[in-house]
Amino acid sequence: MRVPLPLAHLVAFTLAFGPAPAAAHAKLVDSEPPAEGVAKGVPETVVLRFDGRVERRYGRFDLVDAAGNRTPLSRVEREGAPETEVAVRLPRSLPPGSHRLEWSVVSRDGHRVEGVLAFTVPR
Ligand SMILES: [Cu+2]
Repeated sequence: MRVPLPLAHLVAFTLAFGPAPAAAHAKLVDSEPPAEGVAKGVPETVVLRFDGRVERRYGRFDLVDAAGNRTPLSRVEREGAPETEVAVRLPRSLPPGSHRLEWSVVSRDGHRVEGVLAFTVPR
């Protein structure tokens, strides 16, 4: 089943109910490396932390370089990780510089949420 784009969802929801209540769907609240931040060394994974549970199986993750080349990434199962977290494995020996992770997950209310996480790998 196709889930609506988050923007369409938000617009429809806002029209129907006024400003969306906080409980609607999962929102990215934290990450490692942090958004717009500098990684500690060369990171092997990115961890995304949400304010609600997410269906990790339906996540899609792409690393996009400055030239727009896209590398699909897979999820990493981490034992004991809360259901509000998703971890993805980065390519080995990620070069220094800025990187963009385009992510998309399905929150437990069935809505797909997506975003971009930009971070820098230090020299
Ligand atoms: Cu929702």
